[in-house]
Amino acid sequence: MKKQLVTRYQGNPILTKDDIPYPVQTVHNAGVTKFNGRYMMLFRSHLDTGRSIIGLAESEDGFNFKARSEPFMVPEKETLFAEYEAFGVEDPRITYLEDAYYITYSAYSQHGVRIGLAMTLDFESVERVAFITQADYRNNVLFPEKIDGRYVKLDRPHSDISPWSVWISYSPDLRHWGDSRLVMKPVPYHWDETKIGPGAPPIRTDKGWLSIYHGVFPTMAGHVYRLGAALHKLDDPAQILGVGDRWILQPEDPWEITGYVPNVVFTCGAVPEDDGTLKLYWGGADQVMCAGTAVIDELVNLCLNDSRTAI
Ligand code: BMA
Repeated sequence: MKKQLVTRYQGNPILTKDDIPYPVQTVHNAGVTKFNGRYMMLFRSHLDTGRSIIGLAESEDGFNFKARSEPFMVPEKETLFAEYEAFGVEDPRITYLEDAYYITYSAYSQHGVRIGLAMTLDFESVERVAFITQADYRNNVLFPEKIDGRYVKLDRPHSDISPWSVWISYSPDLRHWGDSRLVMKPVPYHWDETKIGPGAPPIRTDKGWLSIYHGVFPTMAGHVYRLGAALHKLDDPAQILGVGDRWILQPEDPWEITGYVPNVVFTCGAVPEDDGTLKLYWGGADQVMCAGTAVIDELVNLCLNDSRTAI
């Protein structure tokens, strides 16, 4: 049997709606980062309107989280942002970049879904920066440093013609983005054949940027969401050095197989540790938050030694 690349935390699920001090229906698809030695988790929750908000939970060890008493981000009511967030804010990713924590999130409205960029210095207050895509885009991750003088992001536009794929774009100032190109596509009759999207913000390794993404496969009983790994070249992340041929995580635990949306593992965050491991966080069945660990080198080796085509 092949080695499991992600080891599930024994105490999963690590956060559920019962742990949240205000009424929510789900706790899932959370971005996670370290701030002053503590783990900060921004999680998505469905309300009983069917629309989503973002909450904050904190932890000393990365596994035992305590939620704050109030939500962290709810749709804007007044500013320019209000029109594009009216249907909810979803799936936050956090990138520590130049002494600030940047949050990319999906903003839903009658005009479609687009990516909002927000920023916090202290996880007390949060400031909207800009919308950094038009509709329809989701799954935006920022690289944690400038590359060749520019900021870099991956995201996933929607398309009727091509399967939904991962694109890269560049910016001089985090607000204006361009030089976009497609870097990775689903592969037919493969576990990620229907659509793919960036998951956790890329992690720097000696051999390249490690990107953990989700891939979707259609079955007679609905779609299955799994996680895989890809490696981007350090000084030119538009070049993919390898995409792991096999998934690294699939729905297996009862709370991943059954829930709000069955058969889903979906990540928005992973935290690299000094010992060469990472903590990976994923939503189970769009209902609860789960965690696990992986050895970074093993994920990198999967991308390099057991690779499928990128495009
Ligand atoms: C995607 C998004 C995610 C969700 C996933 C599985 O299209 O809506 O937020 O986790 O589907 O339902």
